[in-house]
Amino acid sequence: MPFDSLYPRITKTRRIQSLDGMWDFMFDPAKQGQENGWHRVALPQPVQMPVPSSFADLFTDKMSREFCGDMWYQTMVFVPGEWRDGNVDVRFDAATHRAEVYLNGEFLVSHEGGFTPFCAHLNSAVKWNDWNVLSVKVNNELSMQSLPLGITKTLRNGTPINLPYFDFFNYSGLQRSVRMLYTPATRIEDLIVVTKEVEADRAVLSYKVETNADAAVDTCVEVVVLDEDGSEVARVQGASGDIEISSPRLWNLRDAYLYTVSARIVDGDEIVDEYFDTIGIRTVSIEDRKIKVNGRPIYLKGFGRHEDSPMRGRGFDPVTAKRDFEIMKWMGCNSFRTSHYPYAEEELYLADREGFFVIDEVAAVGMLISTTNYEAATQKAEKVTLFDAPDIAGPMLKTHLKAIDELVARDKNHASVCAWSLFNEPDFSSKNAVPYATEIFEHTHEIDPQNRPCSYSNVTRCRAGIDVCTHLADFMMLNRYDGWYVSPGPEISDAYEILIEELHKWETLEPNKPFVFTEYGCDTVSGVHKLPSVMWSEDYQREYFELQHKIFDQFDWIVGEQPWNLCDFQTVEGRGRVDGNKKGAFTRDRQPKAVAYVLRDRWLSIPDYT
Ligand code: GCB
Repeated sequence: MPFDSLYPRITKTRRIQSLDGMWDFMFDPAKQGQENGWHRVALPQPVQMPVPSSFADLFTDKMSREFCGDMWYQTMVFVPGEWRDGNVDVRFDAATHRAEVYLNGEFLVSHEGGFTPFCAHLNSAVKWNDWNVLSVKVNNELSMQSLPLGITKTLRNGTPINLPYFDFFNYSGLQRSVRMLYTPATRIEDLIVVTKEVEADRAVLSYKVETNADAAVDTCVEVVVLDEDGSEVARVQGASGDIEISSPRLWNLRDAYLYTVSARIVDGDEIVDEYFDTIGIRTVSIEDRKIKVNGRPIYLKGFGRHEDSPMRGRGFDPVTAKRDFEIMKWMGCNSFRTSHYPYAEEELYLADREGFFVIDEVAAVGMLISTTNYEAATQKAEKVTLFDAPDIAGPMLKTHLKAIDELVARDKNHASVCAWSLFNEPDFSSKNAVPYATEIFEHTHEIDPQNRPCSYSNVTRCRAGIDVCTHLADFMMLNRYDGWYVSPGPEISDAYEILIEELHKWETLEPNKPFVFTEYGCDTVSGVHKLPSVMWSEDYQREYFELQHKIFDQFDWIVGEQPWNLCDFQTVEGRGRVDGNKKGAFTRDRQPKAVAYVLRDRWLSIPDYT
């Protein structure tokens, strides 16, 4: 498991062969693929499917787009004979939501959770220096034990469909890269680096290198730190310990500096294995009702985002990722939340490089009983929540803890990852949520080597005084739609008062915590103008945002604003959604609506450090 979470690297001892490209693909609605031997022989009637991509938006018929169940991906893999002396793994950066992997008919591994990586170890089943059949059965059904949550429904004609408990399309498949990795027999399995102390002229990092060798290897591990010019700034021996860096350059918001930490297992002059990662020297803390980076209070400006783009769906696309960073920088952003699931690792490496503060979210979305989540979010709290049903909450907790383990294992070293979001909009109105949430918070603090601040986004239906778990959050994140779902249109002056009143309550309920607005916004169809404004027009979106900001500016313990959403994105069909969610400041093809200029003007005038 630790090895699975290491981002693949080519080094002096490691090799990577990309398996991205066209794979054979078939839906398996009857779930008979296995019986028919699809795990060992060629699929009978395959179509071509690009990897990485979601499958949904590539087809022209509705039932393929909506497909719910098992599907098979297959490709032929040539495994070089010269790799025989080491480990050969296939790494799936993500398979949504679960997968079983077979090589030449032999079962290798299964994985639950659609947004974190896992490896299939090939050695036991491989034909060396030959072609091998790699088959992957992916399943995309939602349930009360999947993260994110949902249910399935069977239509009268027997076809199952997914009903998400969340407001984004249930894109699935092999949505991120697949790579074959060669690593030596004795290898590094994990590298952990933490900023321990920072003083004016020195920093101390603590590090740990995990290997698959026995303890004796400890003496043979060395760690070298390089600056951005590639010059060596420190070198230490041993599998764990401290590294001192003199005159360190710190990683700061929008002013990133990255060191490369290279770990090696050596045997005399021979390098047995080498792995490296990039890290930033920085601290994150919560003090005096502020969030601080390197001891200095910050103001977060940015968005809740989605990995979502035309045709690819949630398939990782470096072009879209790059454009998203460019438009965020143009607007003066310094942060984002990975709503509502862990994003591709490449996104985090970009964020490290650009100096973005990332609130890294686990896919715990939908813990509020409803298939029209966005509407239900603002209604009165239910009498019975998911946390009141032990038969649901028990298994859900296990899935949730494992998803956090994998998230922290994968993202622990990223300088940009400054906080964890452990739930999006859970229904925390019942006291039965407290033991569940306590376990989630305590576990995350315990396993995160950097012990980052933890929070969750609070939903409107659990406004101040109703939510029973706020004591667990290190800072509060609020998702509010007053002026859209609550008191919209001509009632917007009420929305203003409702939100102000609520904030005054929070002021006394949580007097020591900083607050960040992690969602606020209104659906807006690009190009619709109306004077005076009406809902859905660009004019209304501008007025709504101006009003929100007037509210935020009255409270100095509001330390950040992340509107919903950077861009329009795809959702399930429904009465309240016009070809998806239209709350973007940008359209789905990443062009600005009028509000983008409002945000840009505001954010360019607010400094990153206050
Ligand atoms: C929310 C959810 C988000 C939705 C948004 C909306 O509260 O967290 O997933 O997309 O509202 O637009 O309704």
